[in-house]
Amino acid sequence: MKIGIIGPAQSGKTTIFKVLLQSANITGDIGMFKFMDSRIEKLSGIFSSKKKVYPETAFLDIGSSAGFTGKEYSKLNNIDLFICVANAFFSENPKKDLEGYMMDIILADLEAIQNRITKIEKERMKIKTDIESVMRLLKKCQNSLENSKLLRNIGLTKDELKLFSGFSFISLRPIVGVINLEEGINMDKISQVEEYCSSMGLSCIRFFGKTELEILELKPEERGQFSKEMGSGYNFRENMSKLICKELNLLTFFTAGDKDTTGWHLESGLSIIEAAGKIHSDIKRGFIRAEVVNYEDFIKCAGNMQKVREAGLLKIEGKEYIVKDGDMLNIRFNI
Ligand SMILES: Nc1nc2c(ncn2[C@@H]2O[C@H](COP(=O)(O)OP(=O)(O)O)[C@@H](O)[C@H]2O)c(=O)[nH]1
Ligand SMILES: [Mg+2]
Repeated sequence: MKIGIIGPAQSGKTTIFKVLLQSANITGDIGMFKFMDSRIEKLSGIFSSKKKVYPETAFLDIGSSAGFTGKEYSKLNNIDLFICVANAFFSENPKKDLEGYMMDIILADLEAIQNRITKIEKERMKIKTDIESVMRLLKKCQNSLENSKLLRNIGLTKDELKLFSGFSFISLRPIVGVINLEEGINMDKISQVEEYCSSMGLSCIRFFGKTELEILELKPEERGQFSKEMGSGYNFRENMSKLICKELNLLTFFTAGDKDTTGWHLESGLSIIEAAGKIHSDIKRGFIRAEVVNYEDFIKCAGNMQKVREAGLLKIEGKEYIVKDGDMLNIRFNI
């Protein structure tokens, strides 16, 4: 999985990159982002785990030079989710900036669709697949883009998306808006960006770029006070982690013990056998059954497994069990 940061020049892309990767002097434009999840802290405390392991994903700081034409467009093929930054600390009209940027994306997708239509029309005789359905779908998407709609939000069905496998339009993938701001700026600017994002069906989140970067340069023990100033509930890395999971339809399950507490990502709706496979192919192969308790229930029982058992909250599950967010798994296997 890959996440790419995009947005106009000087909007704060590299700042976000540094903050998410927790490195003020990072060089290069690719790194691993650890998804923050306070549940991992909590569990590792209860289990006295020697190690905490967070789910990770690759992050790319895609420079503002990234245009959306030709080669540049196809370079973005392997990005699963885009984070698009709007600069509200310096720009007079961040909403207009973001709108312009989204328009570039829409035009790029429109061009890709038009090229595809032209190609199909030219090679009509050679193509054996269900060409009429593909063509109808391309025209529908073309029409939506012409009405400034992102392809992700036009309600394409699973079957339609299947017809599109092999194509990779930018606006078919999730885009998360980030408003880069600082204390004292005009709140109207922020609400305008938020309203625009909502009208486009985009999630968006606030980011105190300058302050975050200053905090990053402090020693960990000096950071607490500053964090408070950005308001309660503001925790950029954790909020971003949650938002990415929501957009990519991922849940987090846990394995916890004295050696380590580990958070794992899994696509929602999958069975425990797939979760087992994430941990190790041997565990998947030799799966017998699993003991499952959800994090919420575990905490309600004060993190005491005996109490969890007595309350009947420790479930024994087989291969078909569908994993839920927060499930703590103890898998029995035999190889
Ligand atoms: N005042 C202020 N400056 C910021 C903020 N975020 C980023 N900057 C500065 O703006 C400049 C551009 O930021 P950068 O992250 O490099 O933007 P990029 O071009 O999108 O990668 C840098 O000098 C940052 O230090 C902010 O919230 N407030
Ligand atoms: Mg940059």
